[in-house]
Amino acid sequence: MLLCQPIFLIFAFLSIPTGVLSRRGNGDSSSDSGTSSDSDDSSSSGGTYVCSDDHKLTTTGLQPSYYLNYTMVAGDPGAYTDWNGLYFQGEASFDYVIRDLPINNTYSGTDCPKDHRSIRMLGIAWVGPRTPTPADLHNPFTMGFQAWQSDNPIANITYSYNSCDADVNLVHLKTTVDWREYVQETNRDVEGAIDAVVLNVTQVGNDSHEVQFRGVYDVSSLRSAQTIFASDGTHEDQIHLPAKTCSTMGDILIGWPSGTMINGTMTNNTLTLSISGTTVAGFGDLNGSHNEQVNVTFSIDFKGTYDSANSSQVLHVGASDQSLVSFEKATSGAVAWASPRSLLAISLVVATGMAYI
Ligand SMILES: *[C@@H]1O[C@H](CO)[C@@H](O)[C@H](O)[C@H]1NC(C)=O
Ligand SMILES: *[C@@H]1O[C@H](CO)[C@@H](O)[C@H](O)[C@H]1NC(C)=O
Ligand SMILES: *[C@@H]1O[C@H](CO)[C@@H](O)[C@H](O)[C@H]1NC(C)=O
Ligand SMILES: *[C@@H]1O[C@H](CO)[C@@H](O)[C@H](O)[C@H]1NC(C)=O
Ligand SMILES: *[C@@H]1O[C@H](CO)[C@@H](O)[C@H](O)[C@H]1NC(C)=O
Ligand SMILES: *[C@@H]1O[C@H](CO)[C@@H](O)[C@H](O)[C@H]1NC(C)=O
Ligand SMILES: *[C@@H]1O[C@H](CO)[C@@H](O)[C@H](O)[C@H]1NC(C)=O
Ligand SMILES: *[C@@H]1O[C@H](CO)[C@@H](O)[C@H](O)[C@H]1NC(C)=O
Ligand SMILES: *[C@@H]1O[C@H](CO)[C@@H](O)[C@H](O)[C@H]1NC(C)=O
Ligand SMILES: CC(=O)N[C@H]1CO[C@H](CO)[C@@H](O)[C@@H]1O
Repeated sequence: MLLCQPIFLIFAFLSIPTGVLSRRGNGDSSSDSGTSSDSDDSSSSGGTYVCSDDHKLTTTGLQPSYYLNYTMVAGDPGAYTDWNGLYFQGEASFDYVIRDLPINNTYSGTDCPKDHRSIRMLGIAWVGPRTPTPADLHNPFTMGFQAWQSDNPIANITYSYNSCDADVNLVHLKTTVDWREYVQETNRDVEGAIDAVVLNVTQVGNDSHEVQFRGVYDVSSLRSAQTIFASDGTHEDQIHLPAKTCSTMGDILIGWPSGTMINGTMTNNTLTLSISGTTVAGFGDLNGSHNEQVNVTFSIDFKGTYDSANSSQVLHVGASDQSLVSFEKATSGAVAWASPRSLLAISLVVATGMAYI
């Protein structure tokens, strides 16, 4: 179809935030929650590189990288396409309970809270229509979600994001993920995508303007040689708890355990999302991983509202045609994205495309 640009998967890896150069940033730029000093996270090399936090909210990691085949208009990254999707922003909470395992609870250093804890976060979700390729996917839409610890009001969501901390997202979900496998015989990478969560999307009761979705995260069908790659170039999509949770132990790496429940509801104006599960998690930090493991039961809840300022599409829920969810170009708000220059680029691309027909 139109605007099918050659893919540049590599672009995904070029969007590495400056902060990745110093993985944990430097102390004072850490979270806005004020209470954490993160002093044990500063670069151990004593190097002089200082990341300056520009508070720019990076959302490129919300989409599988093959979306670039459809959303990148050559020469004009801001141009409107039918696959741009839309954003929801709002508050989220990360509730968890950490339990020692029956064995392995005697290693020195595990000093984790034993009671129920909750982290307040801000988050942003992206929802976009399924692209024509890859053709073997089930979900009618793709959803991406990221949330980070913050005490800021939602109005300050952009400012609240620490662009220097490559681990800033405690939760990073894509319902469809890219995979890549290096094939020795042909000396090439083979690439594809799978629904990490196969979503069952149904109408809510008799309200035709709300849908619910539900699924279980499971990428176990991927062979071990196939690696899910992160489209934000910094780290794999994952859930983790901050390094300060258990003193000196580093991040608690929850990852994406198979069996994690994902469900929620969606209207043209609101998105609710719940992610819950339990797993045996390890620790990881700059010094590598530790032997200790803990049992973590977690529940993440997000409630977002349509972000018209940054969305070039609107969602139609319960549209008259067969599909429960459809996407249309927004008639207000982020239409400003399509500057006259963009419109010119679109018409050039369309014209070029037509020349090939
Ligand atoms: C993206 O485009 C490239 C080049 O046209 C193609 O080789 C690749 O299969 C496409 N990938 C997807 C997922 O559509
Ligand atoms: C947003 O954050 C900045 C820096 O912390 C602060 O100066 C400003 O007052 C905040 N705005 C709101 C609406 O809280
Ligand atoms: C999908 O969800 C509906 C409503 O909750 C339920 O009745 C149906 O059994 C589900 N289908 C599958 C395949 O899970
Ligand atoms: C949905 O059905 C219930 C009873 O089954 C009714 O009370 C309610 O008014 C209906 N809502 C709509 C939007 O039709
Ligand atoms: C997800 O499912 C759980 C259990 O059925 C329910 O309590 C929760 O409200 C659902 N969350 C959303 C956002 O629909
Ligand atoms: C959502 O749909 C309602 C009608 O059902 C409409 O009034 C409202 O403007 C729509 N909101 C957005 C953000 O499109
Ligand atoms: C990493 O190792 C260094 C040197 O052994 C130590 O000083 C530092 O506290 C360790 N950092 C963490 C997070 O364990
Ligand atoms: C306990 O730790 C050892 C050493 O890392 C590991 O081999 C073993 O699987 C762990 N046991 C449990 C129950 O996690
Ligand atoms: C982890 O904790 C949950 C809830 O307390 C429990 O049901 C589960 O059996 C525990 N798993 C392990 C491996 O200890
Ligand atoms: C993620 C993103 O693009 N956020 C932008 C949303 O719109 C506001 C207002 O134009 C910008 O300041 C944000 O950077």
